[in-house]
Amino acid sequence: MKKIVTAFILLMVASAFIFATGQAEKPEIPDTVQPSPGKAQYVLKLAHADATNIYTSRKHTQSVAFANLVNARSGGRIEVQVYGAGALGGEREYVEGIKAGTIQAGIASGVMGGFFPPAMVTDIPYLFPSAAVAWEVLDGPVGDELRASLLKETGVRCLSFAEVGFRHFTNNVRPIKKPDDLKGLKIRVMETPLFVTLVKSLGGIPTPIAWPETYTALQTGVVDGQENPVPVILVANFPEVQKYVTLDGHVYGVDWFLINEDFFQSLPSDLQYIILDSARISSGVGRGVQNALNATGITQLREKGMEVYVPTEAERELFKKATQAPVIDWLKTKIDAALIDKFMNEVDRVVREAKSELR
Ligand code: EAX
Repeated sequence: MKKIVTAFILLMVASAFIFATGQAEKPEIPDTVQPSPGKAQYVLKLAHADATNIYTSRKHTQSVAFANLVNARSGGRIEVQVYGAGALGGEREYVEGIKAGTIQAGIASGVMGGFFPPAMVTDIPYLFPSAAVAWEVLDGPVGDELRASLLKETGVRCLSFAEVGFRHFTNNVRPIKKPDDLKGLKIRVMETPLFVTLVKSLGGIPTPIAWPETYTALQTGVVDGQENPVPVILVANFPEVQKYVTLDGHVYGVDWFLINEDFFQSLPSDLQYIILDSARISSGVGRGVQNALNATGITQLREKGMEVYVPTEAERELFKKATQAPVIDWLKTKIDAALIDKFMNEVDRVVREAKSELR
């Protein structure tokens, strides 16, 4: 008995370690459980374009959790099939597919601002002071309103919000401790104007480059730096070509769990409820994985030779002061100013409420 307990504990420790180091290969067990294969009344294809590794990809872990929950709870009436690694196309393609109804569901982030401009409201620099505040805002009435307006404007339903994580600057020239340190640095940004405005407001030179070309652009010195969350910096092997990282957390990236509305409406209400409830659970799983990878990742960045700088509260305020107003001014030319106010006010309210527990 004692041996079994010891073996079990070792197994737990080993799996925790594998999780923490993120080195694991795909396990030999099937990713998803199908209670009665081929017997389903409804097939739900769920798309994402990240790696299909539950230990390093938050989107995949979230997808697999959702599939297992729905397949089990529906008694096999729905069969969720996960198509990761871009098997159903890149983000832009599968979001269009979900809108058209050729794909039932997917998890999308970067392309959402192009598909539905109000989604950019969550990209306001230094809007969310922490992930916990972001969760409460996004899962509350203001987030519900944003999901409702997506449905009204595009015909696509958002089941729940998960997390890309806070984005940070890396570069090869000098440690960035205050906005001035970014002056004159060429920073690769995503091909979205909000990030161009953000980097410009810090005195950097924004250079939009497609994601697959980013590593080479950093390696060959076409750009000095880039910005992404810690787990992405690691998965992309940027420590090989970048020396400095500043954990400034300028933008909190949001993952949108999307579903085709006609498909959703074709389901009986008990199955609709299982889908909604399981989506919320699985978004929590995605958020958990992203935060676990983030926490363990900072040590890994150091081990891989990067110099990590954590700005003080006062320095973070300087970044916020430099970026927020210019980005909001630009954003007001694209989306309703009232939506921006609503998010800013709700963040303030949530922070105030959390602090009311303090003495
Ligand atoms: O996985 O292009 C980017 O910087 C995005 O963050 C990308 O999705 C990284």
